[in-house]
Amino acid sequence: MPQPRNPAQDAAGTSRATRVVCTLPTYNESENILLLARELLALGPEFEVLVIDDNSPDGTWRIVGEAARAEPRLHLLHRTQDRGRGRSGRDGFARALEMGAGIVIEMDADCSHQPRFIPRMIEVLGPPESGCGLVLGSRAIAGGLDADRGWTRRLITRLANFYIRALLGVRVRDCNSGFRCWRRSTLERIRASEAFSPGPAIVQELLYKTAREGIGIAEVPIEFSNRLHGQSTLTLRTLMQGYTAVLRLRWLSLTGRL
Ligand SMILES: Nc1nc2c(ncn2[C@@H]2O[C@H](COP(=O)(O)OP(=O)(O)OP(=O)(O)O)[C@@H](O)[C@H]2O)c(=O)[nH]1
Ligand SMILES: [Mg+2]
Repeated sequence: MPQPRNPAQDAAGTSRATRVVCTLPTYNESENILLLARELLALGPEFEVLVIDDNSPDGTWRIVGEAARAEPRLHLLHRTQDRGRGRSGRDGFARALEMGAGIVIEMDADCSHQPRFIPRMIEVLGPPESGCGLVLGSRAIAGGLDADRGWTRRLITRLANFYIRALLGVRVRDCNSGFRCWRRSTLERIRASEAFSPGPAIVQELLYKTAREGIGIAEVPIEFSNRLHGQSTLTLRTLMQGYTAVLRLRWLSLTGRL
């Protein structure tokens, strides 16, 4: 009788389950990180968790480092210079590829993104010949939810989506989702480990680079929840920097420098 296949196996196109590395950038997530890491590791033996911490004052790195001694599938990348969501994301992709990941899951570490959606994301990614190289966890398609947030925050997200779609011409509904399932070959092709955005705009940078390469992008509905514990790092300043970063991406592309 043929063995039942699992989606990670199909996505790699091999008989062995592919290694799935979940990259979690953290800054002061000491109360959330182990809860999330445990749920991710419980998804299956092929799952590994890589926490990229920017020397958080609350000691997130210490907690993860200690837990990693007893859990070989939990890994820590402790950064001590050049703090930034984008820089951490970039280094996380580089490390995940070094670790031999066939699939990389990128997600926030504040429990806004729930592990239960990951198997579906991997299934939609499908085998290498599927033509799909990136799956977004989406709040903006049928079945997706962003119910926890106030209307101002949801309106900001909507406007940002409209702006990004108009400016960059990407045809997806949730351009700002930081919950993504990447095929290894996509990360290699867009050179994710050389991403230049220091902050959260790495999310738009990599989405744009993927779309420009003509790589298939799919969306899977997710329910987004507010962070479980701790404080948001999002400020008006980072929001405005995000808008100018998108303009810059368009400019770099128009001038042939992207
Ligand atoms: N390594 C690292 N991670 C960061 C940095 N800034 C934010 N993060 C992480 O990036 C993820 C997203 O940041 P959040 O503060 O949740 O930002 P947000 O999701 O836009 O805002 P909220 O919806 O209010 O939570 C979280 O896992 C943070 O811990 C940073 O400078 N370095
Ligand atoms: Mg968050």
